[in-house]
Amino acid sequence: MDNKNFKRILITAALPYANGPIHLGHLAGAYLPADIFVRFKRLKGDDILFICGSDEHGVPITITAEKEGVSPKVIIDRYHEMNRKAFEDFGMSFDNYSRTSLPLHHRTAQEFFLKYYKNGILKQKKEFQYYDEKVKMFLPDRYLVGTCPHCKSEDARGDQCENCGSYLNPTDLINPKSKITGETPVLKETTHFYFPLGDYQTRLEKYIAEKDAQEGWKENVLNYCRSWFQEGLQDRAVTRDLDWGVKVPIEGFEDKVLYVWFEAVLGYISSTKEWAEKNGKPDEWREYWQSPDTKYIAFIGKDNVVFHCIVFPAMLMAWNDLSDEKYILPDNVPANEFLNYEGLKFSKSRGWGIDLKDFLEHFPPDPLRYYLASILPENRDTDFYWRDFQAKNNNELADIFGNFVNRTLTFTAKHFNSQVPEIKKVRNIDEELLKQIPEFKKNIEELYEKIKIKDALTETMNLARLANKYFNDSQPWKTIKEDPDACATTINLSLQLIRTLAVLLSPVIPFTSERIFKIMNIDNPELKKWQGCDETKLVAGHKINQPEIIFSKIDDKLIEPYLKSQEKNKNLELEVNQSIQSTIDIDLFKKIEIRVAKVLECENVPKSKKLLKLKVDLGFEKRQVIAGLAEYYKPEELIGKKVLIVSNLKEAKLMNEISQGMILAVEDENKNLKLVTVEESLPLGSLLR
Ligand code: B3M
Ligand code: ZN
Repeated sequence: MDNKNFKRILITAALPYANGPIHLGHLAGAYLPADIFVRFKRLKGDDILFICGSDEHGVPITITAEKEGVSPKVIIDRYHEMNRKAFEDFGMSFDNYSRTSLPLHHRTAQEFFLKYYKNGILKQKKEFQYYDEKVKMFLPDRYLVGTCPHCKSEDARGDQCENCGSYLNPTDLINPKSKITGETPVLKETTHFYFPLGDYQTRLEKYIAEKDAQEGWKENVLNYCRSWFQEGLQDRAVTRDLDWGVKVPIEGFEDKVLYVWFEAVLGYISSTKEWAEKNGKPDEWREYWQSPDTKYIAFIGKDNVVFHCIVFPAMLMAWNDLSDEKYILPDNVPANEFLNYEGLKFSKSRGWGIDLKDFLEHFPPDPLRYYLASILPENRDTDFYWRDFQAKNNNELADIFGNFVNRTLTFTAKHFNSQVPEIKKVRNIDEELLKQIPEFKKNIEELYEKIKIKDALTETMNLARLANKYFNDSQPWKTIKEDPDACATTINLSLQLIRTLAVLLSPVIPFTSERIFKIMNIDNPELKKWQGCDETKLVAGHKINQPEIIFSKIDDKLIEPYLKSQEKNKNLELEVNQSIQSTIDIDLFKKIEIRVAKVLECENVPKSKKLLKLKVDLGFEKRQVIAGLAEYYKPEELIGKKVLIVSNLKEAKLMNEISQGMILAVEDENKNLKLVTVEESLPLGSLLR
């Protein structure tokens, strides 16, 4: 991971759909890691351009518009502005936040399309698609509802049945209906353009292998790519019969638009063009996109991997084959997995999760940035828990870092007239500290360079812990009387360390770092840089401002309203879904491990009407299980019973309690749950066959 050959770095973060507010899951997936990395690189003095914007086309936008009975324009204007503002308040330091509805973007996308079209890259194919005669339009997959051929659920969409999870083609639906008018659609012939993705497979595989060798791609990203390659890349339709979007610039095709993914990825380029125009150097975008000494890193969430690692690079390769103005391809695509919310997927329709905008109305951005950075789903899905957020703020930001800053500053104000004292004496403890600081800085820097943000933050907090320990072990409150020179050194070095930590932490908590610089009376930009932040650059006599508490604790009262509303939602989750009747194959069934267990202990979960907490014995181990049985059984009725447990279920948290399995129960005719019990003679741990 050697950046020496690169003059500049282009960083993009996925363009969020302007059809809803940004939530915490989006932040942890792509935006926060991108911003932290960008801020780190800027501190190091690298030439960085950070590009984003709203994705304003596609069916997600038009469906939201129809639901509300307004035009797509109303929707994109609302959410573009809302998200732009929320990002800004969160400290996202984009150089440009554009929109794909801009004419500049439409021109850019059409230019790409025409280049392919004129050079015979695109294939035209005729096919039959559903058409709504009442509104005279072809219906994209998500505009069709009907009965699922697999599970018979009546509200399956043209692309997927959410009830049983099967992927569908529109023509698979039984009794399809138009979502717009409710009419039965007819099949009508239409022509679309296809991009021959398959033709690029060999080159794409080589490209990814090479970039991986240079940059070290993430294993999760490589795995997604491998599975696409294994299936074999297919031609992909790049046009749609819609009128919201970038028009197909060819005679006879004016009523079609470019497929949203085909043009959205080009939005990175048009956003860069807009940035260059705003700067009065309209050609400068080429420095970033068409210069081989620029490195390009694309931050995204895992659901966008195929478009950034396969579709977009193939599009750029196709362009480069035809033009002397050659684009660079992504050097790295560090996609994250998902962040869940209190144990479940974020879901707008079920009201599960919290929007960034709402969050920032109640809490400052830095504790959220800090907490999310500490749980980034870099390698696997992770969860946002309110209790965890509170604990990280109170026990780490406030008690470790905040406390160190506060005690050092108040001590300086009280005993050294708010000035950096002079070093006259250096003891072992001081020397040891001075040796360790550059080592920490070097480690942290290496981790950031590898985009291992979570680890970099852990290491930085370890330095804050060390700082606190140094202060404690040096006992300045004693030495102030017994050995004033030693005390002066302790305070000098502690003040130096505050500056070091303010710089090292500034990618993660930029607002707080800036506040610390103010309190420390540091405005020389040299002293806020990465370079030399491990050196003792504050001079003796430097005057410090009045100390302030930099992190306040988050009281239970502040988070309780969220925990309460979650409880309601979570109980809904527990309701049994009666309608799943799809068939599964024997292999899937064999994966489910059901075992005999005995209930050892049982009690109500505090504040929950539905949940019981059980301790069960599986013979080979004991486990805690949370079960939604409190309305049907008293705890004492269950103790001693032998039951069946799904024993290989992923561990889950319900109402802050770990649940390591599920108890089998059935619903009777009155919707009451009854335990499935087993014969007393069966040994614990026996497996259901
Ligand atoms: N708008 C999907 C999403 O918001 C899509 C990303 C486009 S990146 C060019 O997850
Ligand atoms: Zn289904």
